[in-house]
Amino acid sequence: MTKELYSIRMRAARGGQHISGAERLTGPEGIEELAAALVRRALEHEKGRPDTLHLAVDAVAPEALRTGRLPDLRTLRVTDFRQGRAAARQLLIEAGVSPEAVSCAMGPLAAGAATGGGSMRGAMLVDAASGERLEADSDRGVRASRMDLSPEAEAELRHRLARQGLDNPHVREALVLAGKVLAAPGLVAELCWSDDPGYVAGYVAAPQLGYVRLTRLKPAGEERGGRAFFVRRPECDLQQLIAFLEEVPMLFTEIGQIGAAADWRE
Ligand code: WAQ
Ligand code: MG
Repeated sequence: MTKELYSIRMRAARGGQHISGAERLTGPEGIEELAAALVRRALEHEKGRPDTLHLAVDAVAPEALRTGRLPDLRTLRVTDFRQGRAAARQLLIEAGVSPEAVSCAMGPLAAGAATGGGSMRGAMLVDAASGERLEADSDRGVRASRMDLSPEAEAELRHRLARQGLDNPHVREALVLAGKVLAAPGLVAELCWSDDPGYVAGYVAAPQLGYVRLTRLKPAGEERGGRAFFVRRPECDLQQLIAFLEEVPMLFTEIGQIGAAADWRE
């Protein structure tokens, strides 16, 4: 699969509101099946049927391909989303994000970070010290793209996640996305919870922490979700960072540890 590689990206919207998106890498033999699976996913999404569906297939330059290892994963059980957000705050501060910057990200994520109060298509970029929002377009945000697992790593990951009852597409895709985000230059941490109303878990990821799942980061039924990428300025060149996240193809050939769940303690 590493010889000739294609990036497949999907995004679906209705009435200008983001419904779903996905980004994968595959060999030429896998394009048709993967494209069909992503179209099906867009059409069957719990947020409803889209009126616009974009599918992009692009050849990836083999010399640009990077390989990497996924972050370690662990789960912290929290009793409700308030405790989950308090835990996320503490983890982000541990990772080097200022308390102000945590608030500057969590407030908009909870209220709907896009201009109309809906979910963004991509992530907010947030200055880890000042909390300033740095993305050029607050509806689109920054999308991490062109990343996936090698077939061998995917099989091993699914096997290990299954032992913890976690082998679902949300976890797999978020772990791969966080893996690429953590490999980006100048990236301090990521905060995420889903915009799918039925999926209440979320995570904080950082180089020193790995991928830390929190079982509840929002109330059930809530459609507002999103991501914030916290960056260290002024060392970090924003253009370089965004180019890495959006353009550089990255294949995870090694997986990290998959830890057992534990209760959150302050
Ligand atoms: N790049 C940047 N931001 C993105 C991307 C991307 N490729 N894809 C989605 N987002 C943003 C966007 O604002 C979405 O509204 C938001 O994230 C949520 O996306 O361990 O399912 O695909 O149990 O709904 C996390 C917990 C699941 C997984 C996250 O996100 C676990 C999830 P969703
Ligand atoms: Mg979603």
